[in-house]
Amino acid sequence: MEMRILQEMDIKQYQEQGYLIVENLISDEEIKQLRQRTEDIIAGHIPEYPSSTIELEPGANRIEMKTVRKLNACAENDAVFLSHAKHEKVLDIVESILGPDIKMYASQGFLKPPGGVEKPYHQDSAYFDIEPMNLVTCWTALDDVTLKKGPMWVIPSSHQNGIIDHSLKWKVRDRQDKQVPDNLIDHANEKPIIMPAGSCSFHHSLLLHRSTANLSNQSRRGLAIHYMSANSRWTNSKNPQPSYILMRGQEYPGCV
Ligand SMILES: O=C(O)CCC(=O)C(=O)O
Repeated sequence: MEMRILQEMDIKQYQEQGYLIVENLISDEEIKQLRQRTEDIIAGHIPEYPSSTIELEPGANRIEMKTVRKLNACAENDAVFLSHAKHEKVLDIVESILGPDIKMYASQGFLKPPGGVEKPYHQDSAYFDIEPMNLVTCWTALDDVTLKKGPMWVIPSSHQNGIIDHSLKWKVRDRQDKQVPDNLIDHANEKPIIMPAGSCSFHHSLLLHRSTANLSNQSRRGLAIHYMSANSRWTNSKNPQPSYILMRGQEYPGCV
């Protein structure tokens, strides 16, 4: 099997900038299968897939390709997405960043249909009950990502400043969410992540990022898998620690 390990230069770029784009990492065949699975789930052809984890765009009330905003915990709930999360090429890159002992913290399908709403600036670690705050997300493009389709935008190197204020409220449907106040965002330096289907972007959980609204008439589907070192700690004393899936390497007693 072809192994793809990050070059030293790529690792340096990830460490300095907090993100990295690897074009055409996933084969056309695999992307086709992931798209088909997304469509089958939304069409209700996979009855065991829990519909409670499907989140709709504001104003929508039926599960359709043109209304679904997110598939929450998609890899935890589906073997096809889980197999993508265990993709050897993806794990090789994650290993170059996190080391050999890797667990999956969470997974999300961001389906952003035509007209799909923005997700404002945030750091993933503001949502993750894990320390140290150095998880890495692999975001795989299931469709070509263009400027018009509402790509992710990042503030390079912002992961170096630690966790920042998320006190600004943001509401999506009836869910109260949060975002970073605009005066803390260095808009002059933001960069869009534009890449063809089958490419992956990797980002640090402290990197400031957002995605804009989809102004095109095509979907912009992305599959995000959040990975952490198996040596991480659970930080939420109010809720019991979930059991996380080991993707590679070994478990550590007392850790996640
Ligand atoms: O794909 C999107 O629209 C948002 C992605 C994102 O915020 C993330 O992967 O954390």
